[in-house]
Amino acid sequence: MNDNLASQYARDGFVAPIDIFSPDEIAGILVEIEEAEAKWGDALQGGGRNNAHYVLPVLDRIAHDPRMLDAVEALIGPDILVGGTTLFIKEPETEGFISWHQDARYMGLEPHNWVTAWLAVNDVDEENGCMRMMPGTHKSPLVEHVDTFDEDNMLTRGQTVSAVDESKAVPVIMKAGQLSLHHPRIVHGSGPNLSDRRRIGFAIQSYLGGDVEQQFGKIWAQQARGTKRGIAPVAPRPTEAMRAEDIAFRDLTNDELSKIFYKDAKKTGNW
Ligand SMILES: O=C(O)CCC(=O)C(=O)O
Repeated sequence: MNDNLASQYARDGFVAPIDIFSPDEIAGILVEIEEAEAKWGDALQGGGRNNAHYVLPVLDRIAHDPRMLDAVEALIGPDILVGGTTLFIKEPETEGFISWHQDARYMGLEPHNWVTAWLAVNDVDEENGCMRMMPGTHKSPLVEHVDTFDEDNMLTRGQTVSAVDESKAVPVIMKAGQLSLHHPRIVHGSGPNLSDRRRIGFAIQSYLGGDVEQQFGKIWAQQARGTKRGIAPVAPRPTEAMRAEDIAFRDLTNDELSKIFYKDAKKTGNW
């Protein structure tokens, strides 16, 4: 299976769907996430969806689950760090979309021995705004992005690759509990949620190989496997939900991340 993952990833720049959590397990995860949202409201909205694995053990457990790490190891090797996460939630019948972009464009993480893992927490399809991938685009270098600051664009600066031939896009349709893995340079995006269902994705953005270094700004990372690390600052792991010190740490890392995302931008956006 691991050879297949690696060869598909090399060919297409993404692999999906990969079975990770059973229907019972992911149903339990969904309950935990929705209970946390109900209990802590604003603290898990907006910017609070970035790096929520620092404050919610359920998300920390997902990011460090051996089955997730086995799939990631097949692509980036045995030294694996968790560099950050995002809860990508699209509420029913909402306009939020994600424009065509390459993850590596603004992150400053080199070399590109890192991978974004996107776990479907509920079923995702074209109607509720699943991700769409442009296969093979990871083989080209980074391309120019235009900052649109579109208010419905869920990317920080609305960064967009123009001239994408959408007829070649592949929808990443997955059942709850399945995972996709995508390359830092693949062009991808997603449309709005036209359905009456939530669309909940938990992205580990990203898993970093032990040789990956940050070229500007500051990020923290947890060692998930192996010992080698190119990112020195060590991030703690939460032992209970929403402890004050964990929230303070998450907010600090999010402020620093925001500086990375907005480097050289003319203004800041809504996300
Ligand atoms: O959730 C989405 O639709 C897109 C997420 C994304 O761009 C990413 O995980 O790199």
